[in-house]
Amino acid sequence: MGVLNVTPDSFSDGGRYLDAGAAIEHGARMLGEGADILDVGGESTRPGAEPVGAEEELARVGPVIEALAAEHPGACISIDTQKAAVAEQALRAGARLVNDVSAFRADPAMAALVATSGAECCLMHMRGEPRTMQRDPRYGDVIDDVKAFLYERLQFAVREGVSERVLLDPGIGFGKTLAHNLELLRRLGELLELGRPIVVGTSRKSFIGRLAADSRGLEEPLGPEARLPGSLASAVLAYERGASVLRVHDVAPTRDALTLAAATLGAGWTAPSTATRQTS
Ligand code: HH2
Repeated sequence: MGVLNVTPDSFSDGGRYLDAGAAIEHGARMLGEGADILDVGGESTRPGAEPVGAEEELARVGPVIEALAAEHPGACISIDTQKAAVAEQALRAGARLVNDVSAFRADPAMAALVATSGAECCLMHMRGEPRTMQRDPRYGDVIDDVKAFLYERLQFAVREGVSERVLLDPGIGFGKTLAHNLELLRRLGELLELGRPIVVGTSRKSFIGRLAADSRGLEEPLGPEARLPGSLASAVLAYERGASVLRVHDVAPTRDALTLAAATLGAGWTAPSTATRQTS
């Protein structure tokens, strides 16, 4: 899943794809690099982010989704929003998946919209809301708490008529400390017991920059662009523990990392019949 932030203030690429033309081009590039899903968002959820109105959010993502869906009919376009009004227009414009980081809690109309539209959805765990979520988050056992939350949200979605089309996400970085994020990754396999595909979004997140800085004895966390090696390591670890979808900013390097992981673990790699070169 390639991340396409049509925002001025996203934590790692804010402003780069706010122009619709630049966003459409970047989306096409990520599809060319091997993304199966494009997750288009018009509102940042970084810690401390201010909410955006539905009209503004729609003005950002609508034209981008419409163009990408028309030009790449085989691609799955996802709308990253907590608002039913935005999701509804995005689905009309060609999106097929609703990625709701509030897991149907922010907008009472969202579950019914997803149920009636036939769209897929991704429900994510978040402690609190983006403005305040990183203020001293605490859990009993982080995996048990996240799992119980996702189970409850899945039951709710099923009751609302969404049934089989639900992906679940532990919400790395959403109301979690560095230790919580690492524990979630380490024990990700326990979430498979929920019986739904698991989505993981570690890409460029601040815990990766913090960990790398600590290991180098640096005061400041590494910036988002320098977090690629850690992002790739976390993608491989999540894949190895059973994640089905990896939400990433750097599609081509992630694809290469996962190709190696899949070939090593024996899933999904066969030698191309035309390969003649020796490898070492
Ligand atoms: N992370 C972000 C946004 N949406 N959705 C899911 N399902 N899982 C995630 O981990 C996730 C998400 C935050 O990353 P990004 O979109 O790059 O930043 P911002 O929210 O600042 O736009």
